[in-house]
Parts: sequence; structure tokens; C-alpha cells
Amino acid sequence: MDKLLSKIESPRDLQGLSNAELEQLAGEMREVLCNLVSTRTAHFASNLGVVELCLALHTTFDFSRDRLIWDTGHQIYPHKLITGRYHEFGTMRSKGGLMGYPNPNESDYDLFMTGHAGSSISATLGLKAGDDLLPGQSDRRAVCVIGDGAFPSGIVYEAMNNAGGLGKNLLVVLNDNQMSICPRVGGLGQYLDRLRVNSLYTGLKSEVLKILNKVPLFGDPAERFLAQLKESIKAGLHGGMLFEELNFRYIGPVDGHNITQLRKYLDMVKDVPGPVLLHVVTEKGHGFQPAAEDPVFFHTPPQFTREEEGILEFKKSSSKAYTNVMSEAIFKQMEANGKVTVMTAAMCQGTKLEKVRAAFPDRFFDTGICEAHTVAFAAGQAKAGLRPIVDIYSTFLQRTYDQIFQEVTLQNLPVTFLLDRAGLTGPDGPTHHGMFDLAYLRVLPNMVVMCPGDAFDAVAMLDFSLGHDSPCSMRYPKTAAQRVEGSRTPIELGRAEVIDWGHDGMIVACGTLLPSCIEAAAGLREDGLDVGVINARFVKPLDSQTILRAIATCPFVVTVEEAALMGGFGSAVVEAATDAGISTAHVRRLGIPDRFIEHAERGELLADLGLDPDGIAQACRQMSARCDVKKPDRRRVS
Ligand SMILES: Cc1ncc(C[n+]2csc(CCOP(=O)(O)OP(=O)(O)O)c2C)c(N)n1
Repeated sequence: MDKLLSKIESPRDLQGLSNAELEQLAGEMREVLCNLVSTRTAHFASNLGVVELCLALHTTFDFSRDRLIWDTGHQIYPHKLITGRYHEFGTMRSKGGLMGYPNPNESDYDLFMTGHAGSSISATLGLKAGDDLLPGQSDRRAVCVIGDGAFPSGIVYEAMNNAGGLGKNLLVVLNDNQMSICPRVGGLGQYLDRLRVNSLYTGLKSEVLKILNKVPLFGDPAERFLAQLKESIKAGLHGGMLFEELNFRYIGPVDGHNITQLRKYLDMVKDVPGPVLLHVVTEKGHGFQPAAEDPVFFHTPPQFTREEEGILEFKKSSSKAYTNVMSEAIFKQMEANGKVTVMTAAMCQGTKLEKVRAAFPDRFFDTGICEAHTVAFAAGQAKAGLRPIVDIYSTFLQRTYDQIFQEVTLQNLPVTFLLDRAGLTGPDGPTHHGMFDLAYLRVLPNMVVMCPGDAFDAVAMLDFSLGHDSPCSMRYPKTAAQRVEGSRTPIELGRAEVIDWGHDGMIVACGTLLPSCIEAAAGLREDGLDVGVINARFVKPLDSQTILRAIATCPFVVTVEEAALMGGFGSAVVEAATDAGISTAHVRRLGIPDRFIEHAERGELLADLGLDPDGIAQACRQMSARCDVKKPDRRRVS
């Protein structure tokens, strides 16, 4: 089946292949990509779109020595297929298997473990600057591939400014498929559209080839480049002045699915001195019609089966996720209050805001992959008197820490931060686990930090935050929303909710692991241990009264959070107890230890970290056994 692909152990094996064989190989690679997504959820349309580009790059450069960075890294699959990982490809994104992003532990062809967009030009420029300073390294070429969705990120212009000033030899391949996850937005995208209508790309493909054929294939690269430039200007085919003004040579647009042409272009620019931007036009989802027609859905589709006539059957989950609960809650808030606005940094689909976008087009803002701008933009709206919501993944909020500090908390502006994908995101792995937000948000004065225990809390907390005159944040994971039974207390600033009080010990649950804590307590009760549960709700302000009463009076206390232990909720509890002069020797903190967590299903990771009901119950049993000899009154420090 994979006649050619199965023999490719490394990019060196591509060297003898003709353009026709490379095209055949591209077909085989697409087949493997399609087979993968029929077994699991994985990045798909972006990978289908870069197959030819990947082959052209690896046949023009030698990346065992030259440098290559794929921006973001979600389109790394074709690269993995031809850099020695074909035989393990089926393990992609599963526990112990290949990572869905570049991973230097898997291959020397992957330079950085990344999953966040926009940093590729900076990192590649850094590699080049480093290689140029080290003896015998300056011949190493430096290439990065960046999508038009990632391209508006602020850091890209910091890097281009630096590269244009340094004049380093650097090739930036702009992979323009007119899509981020959703259709790309903003003025820069419109500029790229104008470049696309440049006759070099539209209609005049034969003209392109004529020009290329006039350019000598051998000889001084700078001269070859100038010859090409002269010919294209003569034909009125040159554009990209924005990049030229930044001291980049702009070439393109080029058809990114024509291997022959791509290789000619890459060969032409590979030794051009100074920074070059090669504008390559691709189709997201290329080669698999349903994905090309709906690249938004097929960015990371649910597992599906292909049928004869191309009809697809999707493996859909019937449960409602926290993301859905919150997008519906946002919708209702916007319906009720014309001052509520919502912002997403290119994650409209992931945060399920499509209905909000359609219903409130003037109060919905997709800013593109520009998190820092998004937060300052929200601050401006809050200052003007609106009630902005920043709906963002926990891990991407890290991009904008300074704006949260300066523009929001320092001004004490009422911006609401909804942190989706908080905690362990599962198969995306360490680049995407949202584990640091509690630690980095709770240190900021004025910031209210909330963790809903279930869907009831999540909706009520949004309502609370939109009536509160300070910045508020709340977090929830990527999982099915749960609801704790029984009558619930309303959300009150800095007040926890006592689910039950236990005489043998207490679990203090911070966040949506609350139902697991309740399940653990129920199991312990069957074993004869009376362990109660507190739903902490607030990390800041902490309900010291309730939580410290538990520490002062109960034989043991276990805190539970799906976040980094260092600086997180348990730390806040221990700090508060220490400040109050209460011993914490009988307090145990459960959460994410001080290391990066690999990829696997969220449930597998929770179990590995002792954060599932069994693990929580086990920790309680251990604490109970350990604290048995000690009595609560001995713990109070005088
Ligand atoms: C800082 C950051 N914000 C958001 C994302 C989520 N994200 C992953 S891929 C993607 C779209 C990238 O578009 P583009 O660079 O054009 O690549 P394409 O998928 O179109 O090939 C987004 C928004 C991210 N990875 N990093």
C-alpha cells in the first residue's frame, strides 16, 4: 500500500525520487493521514495542506544540518512521516506514543517542543544568529514555516523587525491557506488576499514557469534571485511591498501543491543573502474533499469512518461539555445586557462561540492569534463602560500576562476571564495543559480567582463576575459538564460551600474535580471513614473562615486541584493557615507536581496523578492512618 512511504526512513531516502514519485509519495502520505483520523481525534486539515511543501523543503534542504521550525507545530505530521516515524504513526497522541506536536525527544529533526503559535521566526532567527557565532556552523541554513493564521501574532513583527535589522540569512515560508482554525480575520489577511490576486498566482501559471525557466538554475544565488526579480517586475508580477519595506525579499505567491514549482522556488531562494519571505498558497484539507470544503470542522475532527461514497460517520459524544455550558451562558448574558461583549483570540470554534458570533456580530470580537492585544483591547472596552468577557484557553492566556497585570488589574477594570481547557487537556500534551493559571493569577492584586465545582457554579460565577466591579477569572476543563445534586448555595464573594462536614477528615475540592471528591468521600464512608467535602469555589479571596476551621478541627485535610501544586490552591490554603498560626502537618495537597505532563487521555492522566476518585480516597486513607495518633487540639500552635 505505502510502497514508497514505508521505505522512507529519513529525508535522505527522498533524494533519488523524481517529481512524479514525490507526487505519488504525497498521495500515500495523505492516505496515512486519513487513516489516522479514522482511529482518533487529531489535527487533520492543516496537515493535508502541507504535504507537498514538506516534501519540497526536505528535498531542497538537508535538515539534519539546516534548521527547520514549523510554527505552532500542529502541521508537523507529514514531517514526522518522513523523518523516521512512519512505523509508529498509529500511536499518535496516545499515551506513550508520538506527540501531536514537534518533540525533540522523538527526533533530531524536531528542534523545539511547541504548540503555541507565532514564535517560529524568532526561534529560527536565534538559531541562525547562534550558528553564525559558533565556529564551523555558519553554513547551516535557517527556515521556518508559518501559517497565515499565526502570522498576525505580535511576536512575528518583533522577529521580522529584528531579522530585517540583522540582515541574517533566513527563509520564512508563509503558508497561506486563508484560514486560521476559523477563516482568518483582520487587515493583514486582507493584504495577503490582495497579494493573491497578483497575476503571478492567478491565471498565469504558465507565466510563472516561463519566468522560472529564464532564471539560471546554477550560479550565484543572489544573481539568480535578481534575475527572477527583474523578470517578474518586467511582467508586472511583483508585490509584497510591506515585507520589502521591512528588509525582507518577498517572493510569491507560489502554488504550494505543485512540487516541481515549489522545489524550483526553494532552490532559487535557498542561498539568497538576507531574510526572504516566500509566500506559498495552499488549500487547507487538500486532497480530501470533505476537509477542503469544511476546513473549520476538519481542523481537529472527531474520529470518523470513511465509506465508499465518501460519506462519513462521526463518533460523537452525547454529553455536554463545560465549553457548551459556558457558551450558552455567555449567549444569555449578552441577550440580557447590551454592555456585555465577548472576545476570542482565534478560538471561536474551540470555545463554541459560533452562535454568539452570529447573534451579536457587533459585540463579538475575533482578534486573531493575538492574545496580548485581546486583553488590552478588553481593558479598553471595560474602561469605556462595557462588560467584556475574554473567552480563552488557560494556556494561551499565558501569552498576555503583562496586559492582565498593567491594563487590567492595575487599573482594577472589570474584565471577566473565562479560562477554558484548564488543567489537563489530554492528547495535546504539555504545550496545552492549562496548569499554571491559578499560580499566576492569584498573585495579582484585585483579581478574583474562581474555580467552579460543577456546571451550576460555572453559570452562576459568570453571572457573579458580570456584576462585580473588579477583574474576575474562572476556569474549567475540557470535559463533560457535571452537576452536583442537592440544593446549592448562591455564589458569594470569597465564600466556599460546605457539601458535608466530616468528623474523620475533610476534602477541600477546588474546581471541577468536586464530583470526584464527593465520590471518593462516599466510598470512604462505606469503609467507615466519615470524610466531608468543601467546594472551595474561590482561590482568591479564599474562604479562610471555613477552610481554616476544617484544618483546625479535623484530623486531616486533603486539598484537591487540577492545577500546578506550586503556587496553586493548596499553597494558598497552607499560606493562610500558616499566617493564622495553625499547623498544617496534617494537610495534604493533591494536584499537578512540578514537572511537565505528557500527553494521554485526561482520565488516564488524572488517574496517574492520583486525582481520580480512587486516588483521592487513597490519599485520605493514608492521611487518616498517619494522623490517627495525633489529635486535632495538639495541632493548634500557641
Ligand atoms: C498562542 C496560540 N493561540 C492559539 C492557538 C490555537 N491554534 C492552533 S492552530 C491555530 C490556527 C493556526 O492557523 P495557521 O497558522 O494559518 O495554520 P493552519 O492551521 O491554517 O495551517 C490556532 C488558532 C495556538 N496554538 N497558539
